[in-house]
Amino acid sequence: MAGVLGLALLSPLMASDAEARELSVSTVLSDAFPWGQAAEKWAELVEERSGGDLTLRVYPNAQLVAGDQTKEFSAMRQGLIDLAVGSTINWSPQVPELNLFSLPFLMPDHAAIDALTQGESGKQVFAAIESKGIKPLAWGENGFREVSNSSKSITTPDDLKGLKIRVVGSPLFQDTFTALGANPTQMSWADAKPALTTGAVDGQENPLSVFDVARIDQVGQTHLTLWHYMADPLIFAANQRVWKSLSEQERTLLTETAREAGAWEIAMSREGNAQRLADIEARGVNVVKLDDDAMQAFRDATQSVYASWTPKIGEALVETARAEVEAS
Ligand code: X2X
Repeated sequence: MAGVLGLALLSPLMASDAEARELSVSTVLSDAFPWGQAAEKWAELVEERSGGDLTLRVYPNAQLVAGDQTKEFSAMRQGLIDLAVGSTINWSPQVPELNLFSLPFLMPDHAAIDALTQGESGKQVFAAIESKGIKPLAWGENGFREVSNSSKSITTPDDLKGLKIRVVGSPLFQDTFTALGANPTQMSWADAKPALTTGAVDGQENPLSVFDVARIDQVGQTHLTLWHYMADPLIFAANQRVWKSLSEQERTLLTETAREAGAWEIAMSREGNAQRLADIEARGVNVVKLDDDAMQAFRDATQSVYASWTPKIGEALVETARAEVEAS
């Protein structure tokens, strides 16, 4: 007991020393996925360049929030998590501006995603995160989210009617899938695969990398529609108190390595998509690619999401983003 107390009293001193220090990094997906690999790459670069003085320890599967991924941002703000590589979707309940990336069919391609994250929209989104007591450092990418289900080819909004679709615990997704006539059910990633396995839900939406690595085809998801309806960027970020406790040199190191790890992961994840799609098709999944006309029906059907969410995200930010996509 005395020993434990002694350590607790000593630790604030150690933090300001040049002593070795370990920081926790939360992620939802493990290093079997590009997302977890982004965090591991960050840890590797930090370890290398700090000569071991600073260590990042990655905790995947949202384990620091008992699997409840929509609590990750709050837990980081409270100091239960030091650092995170998190999805814009999972942090959007606490930072409304992050819903920007979830607006259906806002970003048609990778150039559009980059135009937002690297442009004025990205700056405004980072400012919003910072105003909530979290220091954002760099961007990564989960990817364009494609919809799958166990019963039929989805080629028109009508095909979604009545389908029970697992969505992430973010209210905008509820609205998008309701607008499309589907029956959305919010649940964590931890609960998603069991729900697909038992048939409690008919479908889900996730990037190709997640569909591929998690072997979603093995839980009866035999129909996959490529509709690129939205993509979730990842954000590397730090708790403000932890951030302020670091030396200038450590902050530079963390920022530079986060940027490098993010750029590396974005490129790697995009490059891998063609092979992933080939593998998914080879496993017998029926893949539907929508052409522009077919996509227009989905765009039209989801206009109500813009009407209800633009005021929450901010009119100016949505306008800025539209202009940046247009110019991309
Ligand atoms: O829960 C999901 O679908 C996942 C893994 O993609 C996210 O955390 C947003």
